[in-house]
Amino acid sequence: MPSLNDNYERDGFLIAPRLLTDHEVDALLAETLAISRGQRGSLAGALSNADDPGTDEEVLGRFIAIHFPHKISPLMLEAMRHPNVASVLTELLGPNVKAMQSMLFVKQAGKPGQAWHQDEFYIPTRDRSLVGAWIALDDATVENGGLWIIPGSHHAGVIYPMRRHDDDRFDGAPEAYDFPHTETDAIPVEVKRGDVVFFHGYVLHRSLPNHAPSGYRRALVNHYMCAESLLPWNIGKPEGGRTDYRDIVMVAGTDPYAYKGTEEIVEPFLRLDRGTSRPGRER
Ligand SMILES: O=C(O)CCC(=O)C(=O)O
Repeated sequence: MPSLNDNYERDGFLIAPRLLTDHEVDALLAETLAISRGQRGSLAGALSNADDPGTDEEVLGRFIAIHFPHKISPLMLEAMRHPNVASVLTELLGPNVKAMQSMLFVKQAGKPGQAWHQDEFYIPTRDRSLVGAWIALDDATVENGGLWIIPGSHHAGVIYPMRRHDDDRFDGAPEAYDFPHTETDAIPVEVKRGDVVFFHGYVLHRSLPNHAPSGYRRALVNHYMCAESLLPWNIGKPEGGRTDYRDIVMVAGTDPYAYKGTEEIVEPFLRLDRGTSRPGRER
């Protein structure tokens, strides 16, 4: 029988069903609203630190994602360390795993998707070990803007060029181009809430707009890598020069660089339909 690892190696992604219970997903959805209202602390780009007085729909419709929610929400931090997620990660990456990023996508009906990209373009691990764990908080379908992946596109080990686009199906983040695959190679990844899609940092993926008549397509995406690798990540700032990003969370095993300590580098911020609320902190 093929192991998790075999499928992940072959396709560049795998779907792990029901890793979170309904109760856990409900708690994360309630927390999403609380964070969005400013009830967990300051959120760059939000109305203010005070409780946002809008309706739930108005508040959740003001943005398409919250970056780094784990920095202000103990529940989001707990989700980043979820034991079921950590157990798949240790099968894929080995015993020592660290996380460096969380993104909470809140796609209200009508919101745009994200154009083709590879996450390693943004988060450069030295050992190509980046994994995204995309936790579905709603059933994700083709209609409501679920993920599309080009299976096997990670094999070349190449980072494709990126450019700006004016395709209004997608938000303002750039698109990958010049890759040796066509749209027909892509497959939709339809999952149920509580399922987790694990995808390789080099795999090409995108999402399309939420075309459902109403409702949301929400997902919490956490990014992980082998703790043995340094992380020269400057969060979108080319002049950064950082050799090892230490605003990390250990999720399994031990940290070989624990002697360096950790740092508080990022603060949470909102991603708007056509840009971020923090220029220069694109991802
Ligand atoms: O959930 C989405 O719409 C996009 C997610 C994505 O592209 C990512 O996590 O890299």
